[in-house]
Order: sequence, then C-alpha cells, then structure tokens
Amino acid sequence: MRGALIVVEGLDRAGKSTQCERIERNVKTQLGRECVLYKFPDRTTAIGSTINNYLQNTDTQLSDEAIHLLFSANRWERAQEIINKLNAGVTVVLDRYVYSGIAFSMVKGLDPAWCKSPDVGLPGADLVLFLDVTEDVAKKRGGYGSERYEKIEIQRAVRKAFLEDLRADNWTIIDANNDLDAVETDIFAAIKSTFNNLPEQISVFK
Ligand code: DGP
Repeated sequence: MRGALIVVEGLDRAGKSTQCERIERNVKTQLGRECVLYKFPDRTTAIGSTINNYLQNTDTQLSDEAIHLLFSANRWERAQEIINKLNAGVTVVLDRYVYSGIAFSMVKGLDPAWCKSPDVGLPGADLVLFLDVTEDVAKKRGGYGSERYEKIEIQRAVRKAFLEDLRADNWTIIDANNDLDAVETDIFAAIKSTFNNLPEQISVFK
C-alpha cells in the first residue's frame, strides 16, 4: 500500500508545527507505518534561502510574481522525492503546501488562476487539514512575529481565501482553538478515515 500525502495548512499560531510532529509520531506508533515530515517553504535550499531573505527583510525588492514562482519552485524541488516516498509506502506530512502559495498571492491581488498554475502537476494531497484558529486565541498564544506576512489584516484575508476560495472535497477543517490533545484527537480521526479510503493512485494537483 502506498503512503498517504497529508497536508497541514492554517494561519500562524494555529499549532501546525506541533500537530505535524504529532501526526508523524501517531502514524508511526498507532498505525505502524513509515512517515516523514517536510516543511514548506524549505529554507535550506538555494531557492529557500532567497525566500527566507524575502520573509525576514521586508525591504527586499522582489515582485509579487517572482516570489510566487520561487515558493512554487521550492515545492517542485521536493516533488520527485515526495512521489518516491509515497510509492515506497511512506506517508508524507507537509507543513504548508500549494494552498498557502495560492492564498498569500491571491490576497496581494494576483489572479487566482495564474497563482495556481505553477503548482499544477505537483503530487496531490489525500487529505488537507486546515487548522482554524480565531484571532483572539492566536493573540493569546503570543501573537504574530515580525516576518513579512505576520500582520492581522493579512492573516484575516488569507484565512478568507483558504476557507472561501480554496477549500475543496479533500479538506477537513479542524477547530484549532481547542487544547493540543483535543486537536490531535480530531486530526487523527480524519487521518484514519483517509487511510481507510486511500485510492491506489497518487493524485495530481489540478
Ligand atoms: P512558516 O515557516 O510556515 O511560518 O511560513 C513562512 C511564511 O511564508 C508564512 O507567513 C506563510 C508564508 N508562506 C508559506 N508558503 C507560502 C507560499 O507558497 N507563498 C507565499 N507567498 N507565502 C507563503
């Protein structure tokens, strides 16, 4: 049986990184399956280092189109590796993916169809977990940091893009305002159901 491609999306402070680690652990220990975790953007590659510079230095001059294509290229850098893992029976968990790519550029006013096009053809998610958190809870968790997109208006617009424009049949919305253990339980229920209905073929992002 091939591995599943599980994507975790959500706003800053939703608990994505913690839950990704718990998913990896639960898939291994509770389901007895191999599992690996990737994070996008992957800041360790040459493209990722340019992205990191863009996010951390708000005076970096790069057009919205150019940075959009770099985020997508950063996902393509790992595409074949992800496919190989899935075919080898390894479940792959992605902390952010194409949906972040489209949402952040859409809110800057770029055409949604154009935003989607460079990601078309990437391995498709079997399950997208959207960790939804209210602004109040995000604030209580320490608020946002100092990177380029960590501002309340941007986060609000991105949440709207995720939920109103990008949400699709393979999505499960998780109430991430709850405590970590409750969120973990909800996520694991969705993952078990995905494994019970996993198509034979890896899908393609369209
Ligand atoms: P993170 O390391 O998960 O905190 O992500 C860094 C920031 O980059 C975060 O504000 C979300 C944003 N981001 C993630 N993926 C993409 C993408 O593909 N395109 C754009 N424009 N922004 C992204």
